[in-house]
Amino acid sequence: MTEIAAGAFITFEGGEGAGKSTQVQRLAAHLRVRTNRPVVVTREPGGSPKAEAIRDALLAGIAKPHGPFAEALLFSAARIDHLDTLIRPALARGETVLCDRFADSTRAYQGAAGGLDPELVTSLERVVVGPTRPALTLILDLDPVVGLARAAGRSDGAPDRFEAEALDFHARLRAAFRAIAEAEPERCALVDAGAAPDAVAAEIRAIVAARLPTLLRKAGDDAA
Ligand code: Z5A
Repeated sequence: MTEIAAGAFITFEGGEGAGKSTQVQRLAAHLRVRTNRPVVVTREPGGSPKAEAIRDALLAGIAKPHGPFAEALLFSAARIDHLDTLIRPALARGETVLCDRFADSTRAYQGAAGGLDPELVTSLERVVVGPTRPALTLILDLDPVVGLARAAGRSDGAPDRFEAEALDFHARLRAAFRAIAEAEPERCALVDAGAAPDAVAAEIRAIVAARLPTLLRKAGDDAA
């Protein structure tokens, strides 16, 4: 019997300039060739027209004066639309979805680094994400001094609302992402993002092959 393996929901997390966008594209290209099936690349905040509009407001710092809870609610509003209109329909079609940031960013930015009560963050995540949890989360771990320098080197304008935070905020972020990886080792894998892009991509491919072997089965291959 021939069976086409289902796709998977994979998220990329980490601090500024860790290389998430670069590695999302690299993994997508690899999976498209290896599996011959559609791979959706998306990001948060954003990924759908309504969520992209909320992204513009958030990165301009519109919610900052109202505190981390207001920001978390706006990230959540964007996430609800993104899940409803793009992520869940793609997964239902058996496609793989690679998302540049997801709910762990709310835990790290608004929760651990921003000071929002972790119980509130957990409750919000339960309501917003529901059963659509990532099968795998790749946490790109990098010294924030290096990440901010990378982001500044690429930037064509003023730092956005989060890039403009002080270094100790970014150090708290790094610690928060590392703590998430440690607390949920079945879902998360910590990746050394200080290596060269090719080496990071190779490590990510190896993690995907080890953690999600059925994902790499080509459409039309005989089921094992
Ligand atoms: N946020 C939040 O607070 N709460 C939430 O719930 C969510 C998000 C979902 C979105 O910004 C902001 O929203 C984000 C958190 C917050 N904070 N900020 N700012 P964004 O989407 O505009 O930015 P970002 O997610 O932080 O990504 P980034 O700064 O664009 O970086 P990246 O995607 O991780 O890296 P990159 O674009 O792939 O690479 C950056 C540069 O480094 C570029 O020039 C590359 O060519 C270079 N690069 C990449 N990899 C390497 C390696 N391995 N070596 C050397 N150079 C490299």
